[in-house]
Amino acid sequence: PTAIHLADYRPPNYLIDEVHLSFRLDPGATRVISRIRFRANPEGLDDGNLILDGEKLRLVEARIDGSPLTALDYLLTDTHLTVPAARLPGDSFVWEAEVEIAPRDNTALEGLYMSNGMYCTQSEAEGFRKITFYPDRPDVMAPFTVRIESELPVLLSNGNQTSQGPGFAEWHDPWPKPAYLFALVAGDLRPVSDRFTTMDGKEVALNIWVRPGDEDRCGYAMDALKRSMTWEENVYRRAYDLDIFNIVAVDDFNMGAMENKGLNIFNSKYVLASPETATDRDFDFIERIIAHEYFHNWTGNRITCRDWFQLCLKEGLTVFRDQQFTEDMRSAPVKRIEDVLQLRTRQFREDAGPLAHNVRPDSYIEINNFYTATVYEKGAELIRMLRLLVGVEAYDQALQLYFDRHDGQACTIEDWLAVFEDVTARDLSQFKRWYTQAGTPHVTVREHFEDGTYRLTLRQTVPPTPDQPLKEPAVIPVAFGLLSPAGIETHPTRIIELVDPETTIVIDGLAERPVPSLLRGFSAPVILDHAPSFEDRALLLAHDTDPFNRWEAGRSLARETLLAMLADGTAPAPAFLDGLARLAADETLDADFRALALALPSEDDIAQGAVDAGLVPDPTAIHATRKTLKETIGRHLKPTLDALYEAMDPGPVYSPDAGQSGKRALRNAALGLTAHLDAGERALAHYEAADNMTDQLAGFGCLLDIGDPDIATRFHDQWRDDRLVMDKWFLLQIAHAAPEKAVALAETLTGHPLFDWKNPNRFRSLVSGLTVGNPAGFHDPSGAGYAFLADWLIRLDRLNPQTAARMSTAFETWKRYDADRQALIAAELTRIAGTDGLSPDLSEMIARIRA
Ligand code: B3K
Ligand code: ZN
Repeated sequence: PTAIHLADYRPPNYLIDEVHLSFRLDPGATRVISRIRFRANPEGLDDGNLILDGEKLRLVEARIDGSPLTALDYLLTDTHLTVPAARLPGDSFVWEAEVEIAPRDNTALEGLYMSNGMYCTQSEAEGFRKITFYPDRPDVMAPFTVRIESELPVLLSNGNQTSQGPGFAEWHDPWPKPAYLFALVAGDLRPVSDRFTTMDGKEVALNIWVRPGDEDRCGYAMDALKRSMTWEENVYRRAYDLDIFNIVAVDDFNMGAMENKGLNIFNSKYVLASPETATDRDFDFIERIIAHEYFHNWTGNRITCRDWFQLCLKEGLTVFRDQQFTEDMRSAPVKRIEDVLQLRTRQFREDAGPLAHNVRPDSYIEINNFYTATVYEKGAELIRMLRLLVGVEAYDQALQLYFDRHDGQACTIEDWLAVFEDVTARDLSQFKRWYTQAGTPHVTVREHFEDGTYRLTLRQTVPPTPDQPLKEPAVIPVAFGLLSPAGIETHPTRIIELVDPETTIVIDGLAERPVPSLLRGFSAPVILDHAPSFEDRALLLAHDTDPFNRWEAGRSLARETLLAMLADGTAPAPAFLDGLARLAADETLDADFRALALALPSEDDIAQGAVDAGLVPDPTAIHATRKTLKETIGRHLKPTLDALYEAMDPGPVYSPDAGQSGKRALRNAALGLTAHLDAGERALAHYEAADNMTDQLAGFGCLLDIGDPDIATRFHDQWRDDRLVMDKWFLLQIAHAAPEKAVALAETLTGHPLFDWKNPNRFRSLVSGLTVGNPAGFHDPSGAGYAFLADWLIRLDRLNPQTAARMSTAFETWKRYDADRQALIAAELTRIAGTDGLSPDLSEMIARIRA
């Protein structure tokens, strides 16, 4: 496979006026009949050839303007069908084809496939070419008419339903769309239905389609959908544009969900929820993913991407919008902290390793490998920065201009930035470097105070990344304020824009040396190289007016404490423990905020912290040290934590809202820090009394940590028939296993009758239970964890390259570790790379990781 480059983009030779598709569904031999009206694109290449993508299709027959084609009329390869211009009747013509495909044999879960007897599609990014011959690229948009023939009771596609009868249904989607938004579903499904009236008075039927028996788990998703629709109208003034909006839950799905026009398809784990089976976190995810896919209707569907390099145009923007939505629905500061935690855990890690790439990549082999934290989460941060730089009003105007100007088009990042330039008359060419330079910028801080004058010097640098040794300065908005040594805010938040390599600001007339609060609200996705004194951070922790920076101060104290413990066994400073105790007990703070403040950095964060401090991380030592600190906190804070455990009982009627889930989070944090002190007695009582999955899992985790011999079996026997809950059972057991036992346990569990490795959720639960959930187990010095992952990647790759490729990122940090571990990982990477018949997906990932 060869790399595709942004610089090589060429407009399509032909555009499409309309598409008619007809499906005769059959598990082993589905017929797809297409009728497509093509028209020459004045901007296309001179050669005028008709180039259609097509993979794994058996061509039955093809016609142009009604005349059958013979094999002499076209060129057919494994990936394309080309009709030379000379064989085409002119500038516009009708292409018809009948092809046969076998959804039953499609284990890659891309194209048309089957899951539990139901037919389902995944077209993004390039799955439509496995359904029929087509110019499968996002800059070809067309209205679709679809007929589905099958005896199954529910037959769905995009748009509005136009007719239905025994054994068939017809759908018409009037909004021109690229093929990646095509969807079809057929199965024995049950609807949960509701209605919504849009701001322009349109009545919309809402349906969530699930397997029989799951109807009572759709309430939260439906509520989240209606709130998303209302929010989108209120905040972005965008209404829904079809008579019907369908959501389908499917068990076998490679990712979270998919925004197909009018027919969103979801991994069932992001739709189905009841208090007994789903955690507060699950409810939160459902709300945000329902919103995300719905918001794509405007940012993604009505306005789409010209090519896949522009993926962040729809993903970064839609993530930013779903973040705004959650900030409005729940606590904004808590949401911001959670998003930054995610960004640092996933995106900074990516940006610091061999897989670093631009938010808008320059080249790819398999585009599915670029649905990354960088494109999504860093992409969202760029929009957050833009909004901060131009201001809320200009942002709103720019968005309205974007919708007006580009509705129905396939756009680029240049188009996106142009609306901001046009609204603000501001030159964004330097800002654009955020899209074209990989790597996380560092901002180094120097302070100087003399005679009442405070000088703050900020210096920006971006480390080299693969293929990008040198970087130019970007525009970095740094929100900052000043506090007096007594903790009073003397200078409220203002924004400094760093545009040069070094910027100094001078503030005079100060009575005392100020304490700066920098990068408030995490105003830019950068690493702040700043080592304030312990006292300054303790002051920010106690008094900063910016909640993000309060949390950040506590976080950095915890990180430093852990690194000092690791380096030479230094005990945690009593002042740190006391600060934590005060914060935990501070009733002026929300419970969810306090729960976050009590959470220690993850083992992977500590490993990255060690690297940043110039050390080689030892996962085994990190695990042990983190455990020691947890126990120390538990002992030191016991009275506070016990009091919280009693006080934070959210009451008898479960609700997943932010208030209640915050209380549960704080209560479960208190439980988690103290569980070892009474040999698990309270954890067991908690587990047994739990009437919801959040509490049950909190108890389960503690009991696994303590080594309760029966708890895994008890949980299994209670939930063996519930597939989503059993995913948690696989994951948690491995994540909470003692590191030296984790690989063996993972291996044993792969032999469990419920380990269906072809189901992506189940596979991910088990494997990432080890690779993400138990880093010390995964990095066991024997190398057994590496071999385990490599074995399973090789095995899964034959069936499902996308999921295999994604899971290979567990190796992306390998250069952090000691020479022995590096050698063990290198050997596994070599073994994978040398496997016969490796998919382009996995081979691209392994090649980049090894480079
Ligand atoms: N757009 C889809 C992701 C498609 C991934 C293809 N490998 C979901 C989303 O971001 O909303
Ligand atoms: Zn998306």
